Amino acid sequence: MAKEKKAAICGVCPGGCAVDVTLEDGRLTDIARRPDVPFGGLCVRGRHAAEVLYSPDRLKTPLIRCGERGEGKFRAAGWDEALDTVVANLQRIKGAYGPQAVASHSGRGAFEQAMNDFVNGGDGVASRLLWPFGSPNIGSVSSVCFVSYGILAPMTTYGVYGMSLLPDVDNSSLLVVWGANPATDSPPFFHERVIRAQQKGARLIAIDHMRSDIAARADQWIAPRPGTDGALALGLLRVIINERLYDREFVEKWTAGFAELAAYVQQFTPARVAAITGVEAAVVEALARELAAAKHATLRLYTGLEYSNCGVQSIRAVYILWALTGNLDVPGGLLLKAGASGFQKTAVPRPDGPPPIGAAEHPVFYRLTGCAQFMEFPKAVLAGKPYPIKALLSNGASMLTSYPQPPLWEEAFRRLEFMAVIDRFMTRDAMFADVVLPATTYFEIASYQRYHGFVRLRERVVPPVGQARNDLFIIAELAARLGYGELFPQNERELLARAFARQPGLADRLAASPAGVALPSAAGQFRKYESGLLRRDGRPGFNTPSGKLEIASALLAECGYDALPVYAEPAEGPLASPDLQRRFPLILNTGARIHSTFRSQHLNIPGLLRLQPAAQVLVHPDDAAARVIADGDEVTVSTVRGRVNFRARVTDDVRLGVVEANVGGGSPIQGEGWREANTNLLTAMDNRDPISGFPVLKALLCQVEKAGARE
Ligand SMILES: Nc1nc2c(c(=O)[nH]1)N[C@H]1C(S)=C(S)[C@@H](COP(=O)(O)OP(=O)(O)OC[C@H]3O[C@@H](n4cnc5c(=O)[nH]c(N)nc54)[C@H](O)[C@@H]3O)O[C@H]1N2
Ligand SMILES: Nc1nc2c(c(=O)[nH]1)N[C@H]1C(S)=C(S)[C@@H](COP(=O)(O)OP(=O)(O)OC[C@H]3O[C@@H](n4cnc5c(=O)[nH]c(N)nc54)[C@H](O)[C@@H]3O)O[C@H]1N2
Ligand code: SF4
Ligand SMILES: [Mo]
Repeated sequence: MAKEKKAAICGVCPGGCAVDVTLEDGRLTDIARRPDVPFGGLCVRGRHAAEVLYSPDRLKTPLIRCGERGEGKFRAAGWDEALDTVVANLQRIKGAYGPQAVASHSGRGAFEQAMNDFVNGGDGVASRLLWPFGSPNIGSVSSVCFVSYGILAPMTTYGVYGMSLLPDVDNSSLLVVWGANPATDSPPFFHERVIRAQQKGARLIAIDHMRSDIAARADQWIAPRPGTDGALALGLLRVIINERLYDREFVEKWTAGFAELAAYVQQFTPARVAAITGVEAAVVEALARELAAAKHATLRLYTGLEYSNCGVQSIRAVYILWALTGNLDVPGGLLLKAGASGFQKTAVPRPDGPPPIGAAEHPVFYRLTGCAQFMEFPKAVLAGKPYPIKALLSNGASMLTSYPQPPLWEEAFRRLEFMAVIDRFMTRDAMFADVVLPATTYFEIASYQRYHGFVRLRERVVPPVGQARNDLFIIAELAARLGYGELFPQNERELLARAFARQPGLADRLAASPAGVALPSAAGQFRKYESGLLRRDGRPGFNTPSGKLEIASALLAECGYDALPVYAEPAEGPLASPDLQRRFPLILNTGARIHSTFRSQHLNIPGLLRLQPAAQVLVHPDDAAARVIADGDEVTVSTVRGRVNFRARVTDDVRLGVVEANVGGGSPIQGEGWREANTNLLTAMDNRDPISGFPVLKALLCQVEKAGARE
């Protein structure tokens, strides 16, 4: 048997961890971490790469539906027939209803590096394939992920994208991880930096209602009630402002809206913040003083703050806190990267005509992303509002497990005139499609991978499984058949030539150094608002409408929202809806990441499924005892909208009164313990953060009882 070990990049997810792979007779049989190279890593899921790659469930040929929608009856087809069918239907629907009736949606499976750079417009928000076709309705899972924290909050405050916010962990003395658990990051590089910083003596604070991996290793764990972080941040600001602990020179010179904020925060006294958040007043005061005194405090936020009724404003409040305490763009603080991202590799023309769905409901989302807010998709299909959508091209998404109220989405899928799905596996979504196209893993493609300040080529490790194709070339081929193929690279040679065309010599250097190449960095530049490095016109200040750091956001005000980072109570919660709380007394949080799954993915991979065979709900021992629930019991979680069964995990890792339900279940190929456990049967489409349009997924009300014990 020919056995070979070689350096590669893991191909399970877009994380891009450098690994060693073992090949036997051309098949991947083993994978190991490479300790000796930059950005080496291997997570639990990567360790099971061979099982993912060679899963018997992998889609191997294009499929064309021959049964009812959702029934799962398909016949194998060739690529030509399948692609022709897609194109003919898109053209037909465009002819009958106009191009806006055709929509596309990209999920987390459509974010490989070159896909991002060439197809998703450089910022990774959504595939641009349908713009030249004439449709504004390009959307993605960014309708429920990342955009609040990564675009809306930082752009309306600092005038930069979240990708340009770099926690200077290595030089920091105080790390605050707020609503994020870097241990589950894919790739896991940030978590490793945190560990190194701790070893060098940095203090770590985790703000999370759950004792997550990061909270478990933190020096201090602060556990607010879910969805109340905005009140906590405003309370911290009040202490800092009233005790005059803020950076006065910075405030005077570089901010807009400070006086209004100073007046607004007065209501967030430590006692009131304690009543709202459950965090003791003394802890609030001490944290505020510590942040102001630190000067080398850095911050890592993520999804924990995105899914409340004031997600964007809460994240803004935290960003403002970092600036006022003098921790913005200083060594050891939260750094701002200068300039545009510069990764967009192709300019795809944006169509004239009506704006996309969601533009009217969530104008800031539209203004800052240019894309459809897909939370409006069911309404467009089912009610024709603001106009009918008749066709959907879905790439790398599991919408029926990701969005609230899956029955509504199923109904929308049934009502479409045409639906195509590109995926590695037969998901529940794919069962509703007319055409299903098989995608490769990244072990089967040649591409490249960027990291912070570093890039390396991705070599193909194994040949494609069956007839699976690289997503990028599926998109490029569709573009070619629609008449604008030149906008996208049509093969690997063109892909690599175009990827580095603007960096002379880089392609050759990459070819000569398989370990990768460091990119020029702007390390050592701080307080870039002083030197004009943040603005395109080169003038000092921030890249916002006022040129200042906008405590009061001009764009938010223009679009009819509060300009200040105001707090809103969770609409479903003990303070805002006490009547509902009497029936549903526990706070429901969903979707904290676990290591063995990737949202709805890997729940059909035996080795990973074994690590957690069933969807769990985490319940505090006192809440469990009050309901006579024991660890491992099958329980029903109910909200006003639905009931879902989970395995109870009784643990004081969750705050008393709060439960945490796993996300991802609800697709037919998954293991038995997950397949029916679709957490989003419990969440709601109309309970949203009004700015982002994100559903409130992490601050709801529920009851938990032993399964079978119906009220
Ligand atoms: N209640 C609740 N709901 C949530 C969340 C929560 O925390 N709680 N989290 C939200 C968040 S943050 C997100 S990102 C969404 C998840 O949003 P989704 O994007 O729907 O995530 P996945 O479930 O990972 O689905 C990705 C799909 O892509 C496929 N895939 C994987 N790799 C590839 C590839 O290379 N090519 C192609 N074509 N397909 C591929 C997978 O098989 C899978 O079917 O869910 C959101 N929904
Ligand atoms: N293994 C694995 N890795 C993943 C994913 C996966 O499914 N599996 N998903 C990927 C995706 S799509 C994303 S978006 C990222 C998400 O990355 P993270 O945001 O780091 O996701 P989590 O690990 O869920 O960490 C969020 C933390 O916020 C806490 N939290 C929830 N609500 C609140 C709140 O109201 N306030 C506060 N303060 N904390 C709160 C949760 O308890 C949890 O510990 O992870 C990515 N990485
Ligand atoms: S994070 Fe993604 S790329 Fe890295 S080892 Fe895990 S699965 Fe592979
Ligand atoms: Mo996400």
